[in-house]
Amino acid sequence: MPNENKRPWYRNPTYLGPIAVIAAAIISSPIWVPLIFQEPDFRIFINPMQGAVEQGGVITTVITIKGIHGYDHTVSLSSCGQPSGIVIAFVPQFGKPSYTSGVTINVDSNVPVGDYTTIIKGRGADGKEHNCSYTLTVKPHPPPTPTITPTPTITPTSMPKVWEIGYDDNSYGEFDQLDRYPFPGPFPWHYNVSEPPDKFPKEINDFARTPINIHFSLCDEQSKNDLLLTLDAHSVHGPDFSVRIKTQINEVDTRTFDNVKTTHEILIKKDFVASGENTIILECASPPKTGRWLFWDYLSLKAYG
Ligand SMILES: [Ca+2]
Repeated sequence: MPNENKRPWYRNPTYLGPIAVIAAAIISSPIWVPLIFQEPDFRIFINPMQGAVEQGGVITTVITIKGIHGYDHTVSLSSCGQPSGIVIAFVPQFGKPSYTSGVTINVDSNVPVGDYTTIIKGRGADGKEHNCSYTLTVKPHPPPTPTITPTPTITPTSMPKVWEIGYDDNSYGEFDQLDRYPFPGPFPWHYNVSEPPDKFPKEINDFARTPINIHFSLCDEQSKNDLLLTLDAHSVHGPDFSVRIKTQINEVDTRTFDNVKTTHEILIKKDFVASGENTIILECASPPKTGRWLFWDYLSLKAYG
């Protein structure tokens, strides 16, 4: 194939353009810059860069001094910017790079609560300096633990559950919906706690749907302790609804529910229950036929001890 432009290849712009671009790229590449302009120096790092400690406490962090391009001067460490009650110690305080130094920060008990930034300075024997910063959060010292044991309070979540009827789900959908005929259905109601919740009536009211008898058994150990009955209403119709609570032994209490206070916890003394079979009876204590009713969310019985 004949050479159409009759010029040698090195004068052909088709070749010269790309060659010039490649040469420029090689010369200006960052790979070459440190080799051409390298200067011994060091870098300073701190990790972690921040921490939190109580007044009167101690916290630690680590400084790394890293030499670059053969830096061989001793670098010493110092700190500034912190209040007088914060004392910072470096071990070691100086060395030739690369090295690490443990930093211990002691906070006096009278240092005010707050955030403090400390500058850690590394100074080389040749005069080079580099800094890093550490942010310290000083938190209040916790008050001393009282030596007097407070009176135990009711902590239902830590108490073993004897039974639960329904679910704490803000719904009465799991219960017997009472939509059978003939009205008003099977009241007085008898429910055994071993039955599913759809055998328990969704409501108690001031007309026909009362009382509800809950049958359950207690072992010897459970009957020797007080019990905590939780009645949680989904909603109340009428201004309020009052429930009288009894056991087969005695009347326990009467509680009034409304749509603000929908949960009542009722203490049942151990004298009001027995080992073996027991019954809790829930009755309407509101005036009869005044258009009041209560839908349940869930009921539970827990044992102390
Ligand atoms: Ca429920």
